[in-house]
Amino acid sequence: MTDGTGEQRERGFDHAAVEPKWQEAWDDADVFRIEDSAEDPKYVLAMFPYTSGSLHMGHVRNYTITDAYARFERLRGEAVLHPMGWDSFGLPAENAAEERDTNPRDWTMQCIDSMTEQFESMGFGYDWEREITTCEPEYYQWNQWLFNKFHEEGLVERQSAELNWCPSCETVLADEQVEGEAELCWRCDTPIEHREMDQWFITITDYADELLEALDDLDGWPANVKEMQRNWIGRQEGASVEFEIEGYGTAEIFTTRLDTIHGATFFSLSPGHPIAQDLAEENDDVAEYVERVEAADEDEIEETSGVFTGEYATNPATGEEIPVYVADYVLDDVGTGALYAVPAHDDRDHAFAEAHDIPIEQVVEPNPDADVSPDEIDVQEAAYTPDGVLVNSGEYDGLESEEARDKFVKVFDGENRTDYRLRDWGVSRQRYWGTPIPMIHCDDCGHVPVPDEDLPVELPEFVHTTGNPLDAAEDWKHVECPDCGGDAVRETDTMDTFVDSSWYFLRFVSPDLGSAPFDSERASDWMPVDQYVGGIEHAVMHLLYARLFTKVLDDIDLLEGTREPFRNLTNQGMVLGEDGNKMSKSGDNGVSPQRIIDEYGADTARLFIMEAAQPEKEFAWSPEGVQSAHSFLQNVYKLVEEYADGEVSADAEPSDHAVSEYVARELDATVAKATDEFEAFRFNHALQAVREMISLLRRYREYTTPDADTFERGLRIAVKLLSPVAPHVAEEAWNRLGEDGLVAEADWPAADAPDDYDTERQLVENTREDVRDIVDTVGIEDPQTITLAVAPEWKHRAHEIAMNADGNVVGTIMGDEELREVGSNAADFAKDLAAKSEALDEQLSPEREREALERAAWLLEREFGADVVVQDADADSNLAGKAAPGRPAIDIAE
Ligand code: ANZ
Ligand code: ZN
Repeated sequence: MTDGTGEQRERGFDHAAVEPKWQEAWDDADVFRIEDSAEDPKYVLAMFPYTSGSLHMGHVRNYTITDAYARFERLRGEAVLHPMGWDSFGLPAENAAEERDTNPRDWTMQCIDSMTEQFESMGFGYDWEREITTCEPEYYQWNQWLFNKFHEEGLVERQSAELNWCPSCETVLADEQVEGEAELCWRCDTPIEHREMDQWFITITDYADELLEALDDLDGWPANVKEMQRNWIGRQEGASVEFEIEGYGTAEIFTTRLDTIHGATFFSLSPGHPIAQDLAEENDDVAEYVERVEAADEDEIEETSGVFTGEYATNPATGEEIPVYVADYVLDDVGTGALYAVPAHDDRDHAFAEAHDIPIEQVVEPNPDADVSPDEIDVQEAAYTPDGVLVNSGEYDGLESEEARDKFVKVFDGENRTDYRLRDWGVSRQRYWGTPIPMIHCDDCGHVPVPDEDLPVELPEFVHTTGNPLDAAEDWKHVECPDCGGDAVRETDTMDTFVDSSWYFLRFVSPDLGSAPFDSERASDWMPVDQYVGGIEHAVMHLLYARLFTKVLDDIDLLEGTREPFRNLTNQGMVLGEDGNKMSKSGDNGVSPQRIIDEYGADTARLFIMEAAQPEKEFAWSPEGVQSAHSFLQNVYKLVEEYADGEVSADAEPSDHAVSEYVARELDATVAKATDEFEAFRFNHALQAVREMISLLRRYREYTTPDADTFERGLRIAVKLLSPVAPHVAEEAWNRLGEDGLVAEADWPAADAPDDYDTERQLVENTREDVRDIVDTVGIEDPQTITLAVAPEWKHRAHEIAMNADGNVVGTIMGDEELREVGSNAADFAKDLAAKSEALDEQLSPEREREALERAAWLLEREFGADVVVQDADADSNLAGKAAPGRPAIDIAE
């Protein structure tokens, strides 16, 4: 920006020039490259993006967090693996191809190009040599290879599943292709049908117990995510027992409350239960009901809907006959699809009983240590659902629920049974833009896996068709059966894209490997990911599938001893628009990252985002916040420039040693604080400390001729501490400070906070606060001298004793010989201490208090334009009475 005329040039940096320059410098220096030979690097990973073509603020936040953290770890001397790739299969690419008269591949590749550019302009430091793209055969062939491995292990099965079928297009539709309440085909508006068809499933239920139990050891995961996974797996320990329905055989029920069996007043079957289907053949009411609920959408059916079948079931506990209903609240695929209902102790059964006029009989009451008493309970009004003590249960009255359950399993010929909410993972998708499932259907041999040596099964050219393009690809589809050589056809379904993301973190370890999905030895060394960051929307499926894959890979020895993929997990909070609503791309509260980069630069966007809130918290976009981040960066840079240009008079012989000493200690304390906060993922706190330090340096410069070493050290520290978040400005400033190397490759400053520095800061803070109060309340216009008097030694001694005394504070203090000698003053002070003995904190010695106040005196001098005198409160001055440890006495003379 020099204009060559010798005129004072304008201060500040020009982000448009500075940012690309340093991005190139990082590239040239291979700063973010990690060698294969690295030993167990810090693995920092952001969930890779779907290739939509443009970054939104949510992305920018996600990627800024991992980038700042990766840079921080790198400065601390860690080898860091921070890779990036593209989750690039999926339906939107197919839709876009339809709309734009192109094909999914070209569209996706264009999106990747433009997103790569956006990533670079944000200054994100990735090892691009490890880039992976899931829609490339080099990647997806390993989806196929792993599918075969899972198949060999018995973890892939054919199961029937309900699919959306358009009778007019004669094709299966993805859920996203079914529109509205009326469930119309997106292409032709024909109402869709539900058809049962065979699909490929990964039997994740085989791992249900381990997936559940291992959550307990994931200490680095947020509690809410673990809870969501627990609920999703939904393990229930219960029992099954048989009930006889005359004329229809036995129906097995599943219950978690076998203790309530004596209170069963009716019996319910799901509409799909075989006995319900039999009943429908003979009973028009049942037939009508079953038909109605099968045709309807879930939310069209009242919760208490059901139909009496005219039949009765025999309760094995009581011999009683209870009416059998078919009811929609009983689900086909939970437990056995049949239950005995106890309205007194279950909410849904209660609602049903009220609606159908069925008796309600209590069989459990609160036990003596419950917080309600038995006579406060009226089960006619509402179900009492907790465990308790049995009543109205014949010889079993008085048993605890738990004991009763154990006993009844044997007495009523039941079996313990564990039920899960988790279902096997259906991975078949009737779409083009995904990994072809490597299976061949042969009339003679059945389903034959494509042999590994024939992988990849590459996608054929995309064609525009109403159905699945793979079905239309005749040349591709018809193959020889690998077993018998006869005519056979390929599977035309592709894999759920969640397969791609279930192991991509392993591919980064050896992205170009041609002989296996990943290098097992290196992966075992580099895994798990140390820090994973991504959206809460992936709390269940993606994370569960990634955990499953890791466990299976460990079991088949492709990994060694890595059973969990992600050690620490952070879910970043949402970015809200200025209006406080979720920021949307299409809505009118959206802010385009590109616009912010153009106007203010990437560093401003990064700093604003990181200062706005802790990563987990949501925050609202604020133009003022952006502005403030921008001017802060400009100001830091100007301060550096002024110093570099010799405009700050700094001296090897500083004018005021105490002041420099104060600043030096603050610098150390800031480094210590910022380091802790970066480690704890509280970037906003770290940045606040840097802002305070910059403001201190500015006051230091204004107040005195700064010590050159101290001042420059302060600038260097500021630049380094800012560099993970605002890396471009930091490089520019580093350069102005005369460094040849990159700050991205420098060392993190050493953090030696002085001992008890928090106490020292507190003392200074409180003292300044107190002086302000006095000046205000007394109304002192022009203070001349401020005298601070540190409490005498004996008060410190008394304080110490009071902190350690248990109980009688005054007695303990006055039991001390030295303090007794002080006399009535000590007794009075002991009473003061006793009054607040709970709130006493550790304090500095009188000498350290004095030193600390002397170092900080300049702050008061500057603030009030007065002289400051620090002294010991000697015994007979009237200040001695007022001073206390941590609270010097204050005298202000006008
Ligand atoms: C009798 C009983 C008595 C139950 C009682 C509960 C309380 P929760 O309640 O979530 O732990 N159930 C069994 N199969 C079902 C199905 N196919 N569809 C819907 N509900 C079904 O889940 C366990 C309970 O859900 C089971 O225990 C059963 O009702 C019901 F005082 O059996 B219970
Ligand atoms: Zn065959």
